[in-house]
Amino acid sequence: MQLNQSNLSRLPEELNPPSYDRSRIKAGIVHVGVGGFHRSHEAYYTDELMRSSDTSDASAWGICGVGLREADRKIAKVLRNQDCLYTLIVKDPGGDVRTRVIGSLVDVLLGCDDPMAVIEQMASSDTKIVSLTITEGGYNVDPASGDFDTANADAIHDVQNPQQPRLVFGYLTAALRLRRERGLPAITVQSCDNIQHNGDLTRKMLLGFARMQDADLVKWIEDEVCFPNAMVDRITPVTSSADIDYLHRQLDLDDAWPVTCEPFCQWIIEDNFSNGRPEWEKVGAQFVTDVTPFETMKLRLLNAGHSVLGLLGSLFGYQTIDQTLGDELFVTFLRGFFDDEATPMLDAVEGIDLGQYKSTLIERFGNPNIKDSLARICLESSSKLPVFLLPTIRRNLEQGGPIAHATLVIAAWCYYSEHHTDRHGNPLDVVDEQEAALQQAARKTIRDPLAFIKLESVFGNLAEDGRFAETYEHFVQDLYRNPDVSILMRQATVNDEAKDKPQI
Ligand code: CS2
Repeated sequence: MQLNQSNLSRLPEELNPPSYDRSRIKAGIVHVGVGGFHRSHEAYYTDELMRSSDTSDASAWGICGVGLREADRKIAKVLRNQDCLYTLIVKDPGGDVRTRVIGSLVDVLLGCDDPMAVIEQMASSDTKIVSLTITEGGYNVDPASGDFDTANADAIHDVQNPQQPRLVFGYLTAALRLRRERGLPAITVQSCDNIQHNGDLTRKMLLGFARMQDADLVKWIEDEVCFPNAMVDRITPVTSSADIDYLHRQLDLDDAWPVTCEPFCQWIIEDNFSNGRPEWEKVGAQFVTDVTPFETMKLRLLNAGHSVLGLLGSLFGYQTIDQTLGDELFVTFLRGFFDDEATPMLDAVEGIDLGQYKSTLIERFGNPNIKDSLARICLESSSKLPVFLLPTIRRNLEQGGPIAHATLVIAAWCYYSEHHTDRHGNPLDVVDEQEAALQQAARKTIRDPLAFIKLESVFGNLAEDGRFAETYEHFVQDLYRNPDVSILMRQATVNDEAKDKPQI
C-alpha cells in the first residue's frame, strides 16, 4: 500500500498512524533542511505533541518543510508523493522495532524552483518559527575570523538578488523585511544543528548578511528576532534500502524514504522565543535558561566519542559504530578517553550523572540495529574535531592532564587523510570540505612529522605545544611504520591499567 493521506485510515495498527485531524493543522513552523535528523527529532516531537494534546493549540504548529537547493529535489518529490507523510522506524538495542507514521509535516517547498514561495511562507502571519538543520557548512562562517564570509559567491549573489536568494540568510532577510513592512511580528529563528551555541551563531551570521544587504533592517532583527540555543540529540543513521524493504515486506507499506533512529531522544532548548512556541516540554523536551553545560557535555562525550570510534575504527577496517564497539579493545579505549581525558575537563551538569550518561552512551553506540556508518561519522571531520576533540586536548595541556587517547585519534586522522585507506589498504570514502588541504599537509609527514598538526585552519597553534607535539610525533611515526592502530591503542590502555595499580 502506498503511503499517503487517503490510505492513512487503512494502515495497520503497528504503523501507528497519526490520531489527529491533519486537515486542521496550520504551518506555524517553516523548517529548512528536511533530512533524516529533522524527521527523527523536531518533526517527531511535534507529531507527539499533536497526538497527546486535545487542545487546538498544537494544530497551529504544523511544519512546512523547505529545501533550498537542487540536491533537495529528491526528498521534496518523495514527500509530495506521500502527502508529506513518512515512517519513523525506531530500533531498540534488544532488537525490537517500532514504527510510526509521522503527520506533523504538512507541506514542502523547494526554494530553487520558487524562491518567492518560500519567502512568502516565512513571511506568512501563520509562521512563528523558522527552524534550521543546514549543517555546519550552511552557516557560511569565514574560518579565519569566525564572522560571516562576505566573500562567498552565493552571499554576493544574494545581496544583489534579494528575490532569488541561494543562502538561507538571503531567504530569512527577505522574509523579515516583508514582515516588518507588513507590520507583522518577528519570528524566532531556531537552529537545530549540532553546533555549539547554535542560536548565537545563527544570529551572528544572519546579522552579518543583513549588514551587507540592508543595514536598515539590522536593528529590527537585533531587537525583535530571538535565536534560542539548543542541544539536540538522536542518533539517526542514513536510511538504507533494507529499511525500505522492511516496511514493504513486513507491513506492506510503500514509503520511498523512511527514517531510522535509536529510541533515545533529547532536546534542551533555551526558552527564548519571539512569537510563541509549541509546548514541546509536554512531550519530553526541556526548556532551560542556559544550554551551555548540556551542549558541552554532548559535544565532548557523545560527538567526540563518535569521532574516536569513527577515525580509529575506519583505519582498523570496521564499517559501523556498533561493529567497532563489538571489539573489547575499542570499548576499553573509549572508556579511557571518556574517564581520563574528557570528563575531568567538564563542569558539573545540573540534573545529570555523568557516569550514567557515559554508560548510556556506550549502550547507545553499541545498538546493533543502528548500523551507523563510520563514513557518516567521519564526514567533515575538519569542522567537527576542532569542536568535539581539540578543546579537551587544550584544557588537558593547560592543566597537565593526560592527552594520549585524543592525540592518537589525531595521528590516525593524519594517516587516514593522506592515504584514504584502512590499515589493509582498502579504500575509504573521505568527504571533507578541507580534504585537499588535509591531504597535502599529511603528505609532508615523512619529511616533517608535525606537518599535519601545523594546519592552522584546523589546529590553530596547537603544534607549538611541546608536550602535544612530542606525543603526536611518536604516534604518527609509529603509525606510518605500521598502520595497525590497535597496537598503539593497546599501549594506551595498558598505560591506563598501570596507572590504577598501586605504585611501588
Ligand atoms: C555524529 C552526530 O556527525 C557526527 O559526528 O556524532 O551526527 C551524532 O550522531 C548526533 O549528534 C547524535 O545526536
